[in-house]
Amino acid sequence: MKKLLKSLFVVSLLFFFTGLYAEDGYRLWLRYDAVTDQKVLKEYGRIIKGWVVEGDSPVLAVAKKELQTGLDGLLGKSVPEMSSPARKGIILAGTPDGSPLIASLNIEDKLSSLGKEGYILMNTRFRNKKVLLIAANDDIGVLYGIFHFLRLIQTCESLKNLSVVSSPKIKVRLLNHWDNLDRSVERGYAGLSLWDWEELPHISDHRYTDYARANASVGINGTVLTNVNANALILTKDYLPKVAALADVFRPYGIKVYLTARFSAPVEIGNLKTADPLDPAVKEWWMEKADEIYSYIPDFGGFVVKANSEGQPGPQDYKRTHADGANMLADAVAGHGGIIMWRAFVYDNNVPDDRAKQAYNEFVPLDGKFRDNVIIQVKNGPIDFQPREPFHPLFGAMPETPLMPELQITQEYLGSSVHLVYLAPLFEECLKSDTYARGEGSLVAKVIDGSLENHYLTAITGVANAGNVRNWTGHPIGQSNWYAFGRLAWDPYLDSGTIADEWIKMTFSNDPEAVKIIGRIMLDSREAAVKYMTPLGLHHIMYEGHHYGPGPWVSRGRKDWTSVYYHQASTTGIGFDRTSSGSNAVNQYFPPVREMYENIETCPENLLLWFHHVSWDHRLKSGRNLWDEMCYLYHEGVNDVRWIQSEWKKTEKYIDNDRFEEVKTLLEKQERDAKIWRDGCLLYFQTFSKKPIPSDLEKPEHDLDFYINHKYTDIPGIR
Ligand code: BDP
Repeated sequence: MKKLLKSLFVVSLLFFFTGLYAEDGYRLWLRYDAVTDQKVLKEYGRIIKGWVVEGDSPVLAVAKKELQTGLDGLLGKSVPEMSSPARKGIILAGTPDGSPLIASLNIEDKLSSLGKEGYILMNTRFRNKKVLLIAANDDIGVLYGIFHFLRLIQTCESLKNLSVVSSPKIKVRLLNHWDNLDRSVERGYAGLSLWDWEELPHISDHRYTDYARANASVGINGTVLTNVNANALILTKDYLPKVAALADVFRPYGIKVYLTARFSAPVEIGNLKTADPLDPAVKEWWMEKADEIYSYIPDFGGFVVKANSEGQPGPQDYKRTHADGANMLADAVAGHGGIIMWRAFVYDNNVPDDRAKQAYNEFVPLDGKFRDNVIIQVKNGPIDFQPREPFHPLFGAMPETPLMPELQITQEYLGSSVHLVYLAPLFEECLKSDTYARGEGSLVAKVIDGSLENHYLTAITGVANAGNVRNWTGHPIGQSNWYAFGRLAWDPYLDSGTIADEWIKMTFSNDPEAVKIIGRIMLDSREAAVKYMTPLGLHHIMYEGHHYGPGPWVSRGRKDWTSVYYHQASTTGIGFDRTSSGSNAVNQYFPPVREMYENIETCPENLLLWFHHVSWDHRLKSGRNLWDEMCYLYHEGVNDVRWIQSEWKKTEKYIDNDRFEEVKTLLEKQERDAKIWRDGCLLYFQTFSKKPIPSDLEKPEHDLDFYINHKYTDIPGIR
């Protein structure tokens, strides 16, 4: 028996150390497996002998736990906690206020500009002994510093000349969960909602803590628990204790809870006859509601509001403005330090001449009319999270009002949890766009980090892709989009490549070859999707309802919900004319951006059909006419997926079998469905261009009817 137990133990150890145990993706990028490069491991062993985190608070308690788990795992041995740096090689973490040891180092100067959440990592000496210092003004900064420190080890960086000084460029960094109270998730492709409302406020799921750890590790400091298409019930006594229970779990990780507010709540759950924001009884109702919420959750963050959009109630129902609505709610939470994130994604009941113009038209006249604790939440582009859009013209156009970008991490228009699409290049494209609002260099990033117009309140949000499937996001690479969003929220000037490398090292392997292969795949993947879905600035041509597959033929129903409204294909050409001879949406941009888009010669080709109606014979830079170019790009997109497939095969020897196989299988589906996009779109557009698909390109497998009638039966979240 003893012998048996012993051999079982040896076998399990073997499994543990060789990494042969199932890698199911649950641990995200916080895997903390022992560093495999023996030289590097030895070096870390020499440098790190123990750790001291001085101070006592719930935040520091989780910080200590993280440091302990991280170090023990990564160094493959127990790294002792100590009471003081009595020998060299000790990690010393804390704040000058909570730690006499840190106070004695006189580093206040170094910390002075870092605010609550910033931190420094440096090598220094304590009583002449070398220490690795992690210091911040506040405990939350210590936690962030510890995550950063662990990331350095996870990515095999040197700890010798540490001189990291980091603080977030944006104050409020949020995930928006589009989660319903029945646990379904709007545009969610990774199982059910993480929030188990039936079981709450009882907490039995360690996922809540792991969710908070993952967020804190990238600096996300808030979460909006509920769908923008809001349900007023979340604001009732039945739910508030449940919300409070989640807030209690998240608090030590620096994460505040926010909710969506249904504008008609006073009528629906308050028995009032109206929700008119200027009605004294309505104001009073929200005041009391806010007081009640804060009695459960003293650090409640505030509300997100989708009003007068896609049928949601709002102030315009009472002939009031967005500002009237936002300010009324802002007054209700102001005394408690809450904020209102009022969405500019408006889509009203009248069909506009060009939907791309609507948000700008409604919001610019309201510039300067909002309370200080209101911020306007603007999607990255003027239509709706398309594979490629120009940046939203509101960025830079409301100098008196803080604006925050809303990015979509969940892949509503980019292949759900089936397609491998790394979204950081899409996010980066928007953040680094130059609005020219104050001349050259007025990047979207500068608008939203407050530096362009000196705004105090700054925020950013990402529509979450996490659900209750074991690996959180469905597609293993989908995790990178959550990670990348968090990193960009902390620093919107980071580049996608750096973020990808970090993530790959933490999630898969530090092997340089693996990092190179997976990195190339990730960086290529978004452009591949654009090419097989919507090349040349095409947009909103997806399948009606679920948005997964192509649907350029969609023409029924409300005009600005159809595809034909957006692509305007005819026998003479294709594309939406947004120049001064068309809808003049270009006029919403500052010069010289306006002129650049207006002129067909200077308009970037990847946005050509967004801004121009172009003849099928128009010559492009490649020398091809528009039709041929479209054919080649659609084919290139599919070929890129095939290239990704063959590259992915090369990773087999570097990564675990579970995730290798999972991605491989998903790529097969992606290739299948990329072809459906390509062939469905080309056959449909060919009915207008009347030109042949160039003979050196693959022929579509089926006729157009096949694609029009195609039903998807094996895509998560798609029925
Ligand atoms: C669209 C989604 C829809 C959302 C809406 C929004 O299709 O489900 O409710 O945006 O952001 O992208 O309000």
